[in-house]
Amino acid sequence: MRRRSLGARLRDLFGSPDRDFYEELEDILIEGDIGPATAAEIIDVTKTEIRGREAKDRDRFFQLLKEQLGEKLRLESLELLEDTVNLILVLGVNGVGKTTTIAKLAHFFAKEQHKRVLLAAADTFRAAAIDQLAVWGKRLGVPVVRQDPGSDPGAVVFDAISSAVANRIDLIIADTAGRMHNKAHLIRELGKIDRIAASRLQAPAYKKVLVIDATTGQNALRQAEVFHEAIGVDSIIVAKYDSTAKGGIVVAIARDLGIPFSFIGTGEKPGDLEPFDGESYLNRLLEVQ
Ligand SMILES: Nc1nc2c(ncn2[C@@H]2O[C@H](COP(=O)(O)OP(=O)(O)OP(=O)(O)O)[C@@H](O)[C@H]2O)c(=O)[nH]1
Ligand SMILES: [Mg+2]
Repeated sequence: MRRRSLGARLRDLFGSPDRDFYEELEDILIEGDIGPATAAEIIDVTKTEIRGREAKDRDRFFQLLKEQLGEKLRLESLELLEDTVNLILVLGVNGVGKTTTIAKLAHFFAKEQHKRVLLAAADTFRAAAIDQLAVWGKRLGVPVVRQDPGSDPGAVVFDAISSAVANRIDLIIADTAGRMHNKAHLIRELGKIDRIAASRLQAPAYKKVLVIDATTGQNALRQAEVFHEAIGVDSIIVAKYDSTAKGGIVVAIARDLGIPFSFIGTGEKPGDLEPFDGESYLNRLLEVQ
C-alpha cells in the first residue's frame, strides 16, 4: 500500500492547530527518511521563521523546506568522454533494479544521445541474470558481451573493454552481482573488476554507479555506505521512484556521503528514466507545484 507522503502529512499538520507542532514535525521528517541532522536543522529554521499556522505560514514553510532540502542535494549528469571507451559499472544489492536500469541507460545513451553502446554481463552469479541482460540487448538492438555462469566477472569486463576498443564503442554498461556472501567478499569481487577497469580506461571515462531502490528507505543509506567504502561510488540512480512515497533518503545520502545523483527510475520500461532534477524531485517529494 502506498504510504501517505511526506508532503501530505506536513500539509495536515498545518490544518490541525491543536497538535504539538514541533513534535509532530520531527516525527514526520524522521519518518520521511531525510535524516536526523537535516530534520533538526529544519526544525530550528521553522522555529525562527514561522510564526503561525495559516495558509501564508504554510506556504512560507514549504518554501523554506524546499530551500533547506535543496541545499543538501548533490546532482550530476553522467557525461561521456568523446573519442574513447566509457564504462558505467552498475552496482547495487540484489533486486534493487540494476538490470532494468541498465536497459534504461542503454536506451537513453543509444537512442537519445546516439552513442554506440555495449552491455557486459558481469553478473555471472546466476545464468538467469546473463539471459535477462541478453534479452534486453536483443530488444534494444545493443550487443552483449557474456561468458558462462560462474565465470570471473573481471574477465567479462576485460573482454568487454577489448571488444569496445576494437569496435569503436562509446559506452560499456556492466551489470554486477547483487548477491554477496558478506562485505569482505563484496570488496574482493568488486575490487578485481575495479582494478581491471581502472588500469585500462581513462579515469573520468570510468564511473561506478550505484542503484538504490527508493522503496527501501533507510536501507538504501546503509547500502550506499557499504558500496562507497568498498569501491567508491561516483553517482547514484534511484530506481522505483514511481512505486513509493519514500524519497527522503536521497537527501540523507547526499548530506551524509556527498554522493551525487544522476538519474531517477520511474517504471519498468526502457524509457522510464529521467535525469535527476533537484526541483522536480523536491516538488514530487513534497507534492508542491
Ligand atoms: N515500478 C518499477 N519497477 C522497477 C523499476 N526498476 C526495476 N523495477 C522492477 O524491479 C524488479 C527487479 O529489477 P531487476 O532489474 O531485475 O533488479 P536487479 O537489481 O538486477 O536484481 P538481481 O539481478 O536479482 O540482483 C523487476 O521486477 C523490475 O521490473 C522502476 O523504476 N519502477
Ligand atoms: Mg540483475
